[in-house]
Amino acid sequence: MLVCPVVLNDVYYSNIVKTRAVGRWFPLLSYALPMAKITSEDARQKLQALPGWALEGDTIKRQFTFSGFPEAVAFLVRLGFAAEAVDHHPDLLVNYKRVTVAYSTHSEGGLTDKDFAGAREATSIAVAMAGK
Ligand code: H2B
Repeated sequence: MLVCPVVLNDVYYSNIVKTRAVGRWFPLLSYALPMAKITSEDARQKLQALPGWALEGDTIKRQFTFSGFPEAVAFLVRLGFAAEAVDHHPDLLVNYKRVTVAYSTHSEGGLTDKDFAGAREATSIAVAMAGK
């Protein structure tokens, strides 16, 4: 069976239940699939679908603003659990009601599709929590 790593990662982020099922059937698959590093040219292209996110060196970054400090921390916790579930972790910085999220794939020393999937997930959690 041929499984596209990009699709697999998107499935992973968009539906944890589905992903857990994939993990049950193919437990070693996520470790066997290499993550291709993305060039800055491709990164710029991909960022067009992620308004508010910017390329900074080897990272993609966005700041979200919430109605207050508790809401900002709640976002950080929700994103933290989502990140843990897929074993891909963003850098997170809280300044009062603002949270800065930065993604990079440390093991590859650059950007991979995991970072863009993470950025989509962070955006969708922020939108659900009225973040701007
Ligand atoms: N998160 C990020 N952003 N990059 C990584 O390379 C990475 C990670 N590696 N989370 C994971 C954890 C790795 O250390 C574990 C062992 O799977």
